[in-house]
Amino acid sequence: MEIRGEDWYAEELGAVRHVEVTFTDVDLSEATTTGAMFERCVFHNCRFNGSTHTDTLSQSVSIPSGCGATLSFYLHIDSAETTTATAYDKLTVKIGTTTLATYSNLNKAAGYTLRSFNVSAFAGQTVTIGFTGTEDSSLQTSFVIDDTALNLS
Ligand SMILES: [Ca+2]
Repeated sequence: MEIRGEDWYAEELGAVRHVEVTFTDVDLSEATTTGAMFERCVFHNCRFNGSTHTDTLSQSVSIPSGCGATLSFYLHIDSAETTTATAYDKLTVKIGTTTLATYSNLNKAAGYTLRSFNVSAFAGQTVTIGFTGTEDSSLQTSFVIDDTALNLS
């Protein structure tokens, strides 16, 4: 199933379960995703986040033991923040309880950057990969995530 080009701005998604859905060009900013579940979903060029709240997207994955595993995604950050000193808006990437990376308005840049992480240490486990965006009340920052993949070797 594919959801393409929709604007879910400020929608209350509720406890909806999305399984194997490809989201393309969907604006999820300001959407309330508490209770919503996304299983084996793919996000292409979607927008998360808005003002003064937290968005989390997460997915549980099982990494077979003995495998090497790499989590990768493309990230674009644009921001109306002008500070070069203070991280007002943040995106945290976690696997299980381990924080892999934190990005903020200070990382804003043109275009997409490939980010990848060796998560082989989690082989043999079922863990949740999560993206959490938090934003303060003024000046938006968009964290745009594309082509998220977990590759085993
Ligand atoms: Ca802000």
